[in-house]
Amino acid sequence: MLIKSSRLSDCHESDVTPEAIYLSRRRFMAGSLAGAALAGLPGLGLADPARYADVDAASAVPEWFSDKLSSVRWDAVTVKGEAITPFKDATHYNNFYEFGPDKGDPASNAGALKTEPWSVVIDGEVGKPGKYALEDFIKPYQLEERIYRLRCVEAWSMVIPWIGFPISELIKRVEPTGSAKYLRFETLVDHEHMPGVQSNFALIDWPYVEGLRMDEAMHPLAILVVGMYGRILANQNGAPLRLVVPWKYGFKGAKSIVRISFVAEQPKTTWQSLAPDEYGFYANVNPSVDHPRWTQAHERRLPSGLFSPNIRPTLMFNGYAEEVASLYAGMDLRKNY
Ligand SMILES: Nc1nc2c(c(=O)[nH]1)N[C@H]1C(S)=C(S)[C@@H](COP(=O)(O)O)O[C@H]1N2
Ligand SMILES: [Mo]
Repeated sequence: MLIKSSRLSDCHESDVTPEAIYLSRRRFMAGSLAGAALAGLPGLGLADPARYADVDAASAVPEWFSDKLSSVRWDAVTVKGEAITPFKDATHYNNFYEFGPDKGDPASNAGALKTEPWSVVIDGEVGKPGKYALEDFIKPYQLEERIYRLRCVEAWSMVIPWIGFPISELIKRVEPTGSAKYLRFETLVDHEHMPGVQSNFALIDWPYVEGLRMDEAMHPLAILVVGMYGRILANQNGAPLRLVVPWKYGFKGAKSIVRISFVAEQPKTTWQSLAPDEYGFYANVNPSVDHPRWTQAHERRLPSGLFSPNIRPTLMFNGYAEEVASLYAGMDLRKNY
């Protein structure tokens, strides 16, 4: 089944979601997040209640997050006709090399990461640089649920309901100068709690660094994320703050962000530095530009198994072409991979 992407303006799913699904979501919200969340539910449903059935409640929810939950705009952007990936898969099949190179390592090891207190540095070419406590950093923003496809460069994919806000909102607030041409994102380095950073897996020059061109970061689909599946972000998915850029390969989405720098030059990013022939700065999902070692024409939608491999064609810009193609008008996407 090939699903056309929905436009930003055309992506509310409430009109096609049976009430039972909405009610079941309500039960989940009531059960795991307490009454506060119910107040904010505008009656929009979710794609598949079964996808929320296996969500583990977070063991500790900081006040800044529970305060925000009551005003989340649910289902602000969604993916029509594609099932949401089970929570278990989204939280047990991860890439987060700081916690080890295997898909199960982040789930096993990231629990030890201390996400509170947390602060984020904003620096570089901005009028309002600063170091913010996370709760102050988040305070100004209206949180939204964004259900996005996530396409890893390794050719597997998921559909994940994130909770976050457009990074454009932050950019406007900190007043970039005329020389700010790119954003550079940096992940925490914690030698004590990140086995992948201490170990001999020294291929990567920590911290993990990612970047976006200013106009890409200003695009309304690019978000900073603090939650998933109606709850706070799991550590293995990049708590307490990560980037999600749905039209790009997953590696652009830096996790556990501690610094966002506004810079004049294109930042040297982690995977690009490691293997420049295989991973570029742009990393736009593109079925017609193969990775040197495998095709990108298809992907494995998780969960996938031997008897139901769940292979589907990869969509240009991961299905978001209508929204983002104009950012790359006139660019050779084969050269700028
Ligand atoms: N700091 C950091 N961020 C990271 C990674 C990483 O190893 N370290 N892996 C990236 C890759 S390759 C992918 S596909 C996504 C996976 O996000 P998920 O585990 O939440 O699905 O995170 C990205 N962000
Ligand atoms: Mo990835």
